[in-house]
Amino acid sequence: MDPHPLPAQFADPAGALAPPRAIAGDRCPDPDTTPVSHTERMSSQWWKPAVVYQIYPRSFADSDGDGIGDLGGIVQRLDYLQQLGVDVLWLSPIYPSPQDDNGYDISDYQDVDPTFGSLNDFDALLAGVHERGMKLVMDLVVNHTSDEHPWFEESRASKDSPKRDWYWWRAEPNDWRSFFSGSAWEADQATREFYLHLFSVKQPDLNWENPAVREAIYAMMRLWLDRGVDGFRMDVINLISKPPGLPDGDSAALNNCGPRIHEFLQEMHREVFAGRDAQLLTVGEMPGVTVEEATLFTDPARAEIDMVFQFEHVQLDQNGRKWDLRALDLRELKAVMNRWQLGLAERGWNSLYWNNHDQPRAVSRFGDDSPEHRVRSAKALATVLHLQRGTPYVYQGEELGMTNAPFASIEDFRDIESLNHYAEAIAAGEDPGRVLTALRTKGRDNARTPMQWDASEHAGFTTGEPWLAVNPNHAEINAQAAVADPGSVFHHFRALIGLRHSLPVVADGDFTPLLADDPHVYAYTRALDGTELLVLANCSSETVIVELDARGEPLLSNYDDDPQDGTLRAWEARVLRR
Ligand code: ISL
Repeated sequence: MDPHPLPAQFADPAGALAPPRAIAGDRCPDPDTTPVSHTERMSSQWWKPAVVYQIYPRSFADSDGDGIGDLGGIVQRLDYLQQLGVDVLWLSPIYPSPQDDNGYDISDYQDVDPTFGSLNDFDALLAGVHERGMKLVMDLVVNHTSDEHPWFEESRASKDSPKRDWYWWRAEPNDWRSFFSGSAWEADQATREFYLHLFSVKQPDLNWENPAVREAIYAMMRLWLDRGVDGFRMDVINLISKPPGLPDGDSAALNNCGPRIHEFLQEMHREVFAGRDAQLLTVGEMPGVTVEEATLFTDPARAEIDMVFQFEHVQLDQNGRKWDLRALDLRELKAVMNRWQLGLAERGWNSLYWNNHDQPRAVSRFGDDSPEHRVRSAKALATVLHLQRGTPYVYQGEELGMTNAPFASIEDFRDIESLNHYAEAIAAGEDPGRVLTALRTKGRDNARTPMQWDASEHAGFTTGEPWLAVNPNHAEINAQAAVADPGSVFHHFRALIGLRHSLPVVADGDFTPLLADDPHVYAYTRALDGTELLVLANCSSETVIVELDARGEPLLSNYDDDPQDGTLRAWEARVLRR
């Protein structure tokens, strides 16, 4: 319980708690000089005032008691999502898959894995989403397939297979490393050649140089759009254009935004999105992407994709590779976020996220998940993120302030990235205790523990045995308690989403960073047509004083009073209008 529940005037800014309005396409006044279909494109940017909610189906809600979340479970929770006020749902992969990487290894792009349900269940979910005025975006994983996809089975069968060059085969591997440890090449017995897998051995990379591969992917995408889905989140889409000749070197850097990436995405736009892109949302996941590249990807005039997920801000708490832990410096975090805000101000668009299924929980990573500060720091982090320019993404449970999990030993982990790293590090002689500390801090299973619906056994996630243990703190941190408590993190998220829906300055205003050198305070303004918002947050557990004019009409806070001065208490966040 928050000891200081918000009074109504803070918790419910104008219209914030109203049901989500239908997404209007009329609020995109950015000047742009694109000659062709400029008006159409501008009016199509409905996602600027929208908020996306990511569902990791495996861990969201289980309707059949097998311990794994499913589509039926999501349907049962749609009213909750509508109450939160989000506009778009993004589903992590639900396609048939051996589940080597929890569905990011797809063996059939056109069906639903029986673990999650059927195509009929999918249609029911889609209808339920649309009935509530929301949209549904699918995960598109086309850098690689599963090794159990018929395309790969055919490809690996013989060197003469018509699908041989749908994947990357070589007599000799180069020195590339997989993102999931070890070599990126696997020797295959059938033909005594090696195939490329930038991720797991069971995720062979598709050869996008082959036009037949691209055509097959575009046809599959059109089928999902014809079925009624509203867009795609594109998994590691910046890796699809491989460097010519596959030279030795750093595989992450060499494959990032290869020479044909823009050509491929423009072709995809023509072949799949043209004529219907006004209704869609497309977001490319792009580890390693720069601001300059992102401007090109998201410039509407170039007709590629709407927005990208960049990774710079989630790589600040590491030295080089993600397992070499480093303390986060707020000044660096602000510098990265501000550079993206300013870099995409004139052209292009930002995605805003702290969390997803690959990242540790935001409140444990950037906030303070102790009982004293968890609620306030979760609200402060949400505040500084959601009021920036861009489309915010909420990852399931983030709206409850869910925390990292207390993994006791390596047996508690399920994620292939963590398990592979542990095996490799131990074999290399690293100290097991240190390796476990890194996994506990950065491991992806932190995000994947089941959604905490209530205080009952297994948190109301399943009546069976959950595939990954529920966090014991579900007794306090759960949706049922949060919805009932007006001072909860959940209601703060509702208020933030409401501000984006109701105030054009949140969706469209200019962004100006403040106090860049302050080690504790996150501060900026947004401005549009004479309205200015001041967003201020103390990202520390100490009281701090800031040297700026902190007066204005209070719109939202995580304390129950606003002193109208520069004193900010522990994790205090304020939004002021003037
Ligand atoms: O999680 C990561 C941090 O170590 C990344 O390397 C991650 O694998 C990368 O961001 C790509 O992620 C996406 O593709 C992967 C899949 O495992 C992730 O879940 C997905 O988000 C391969 O499909």
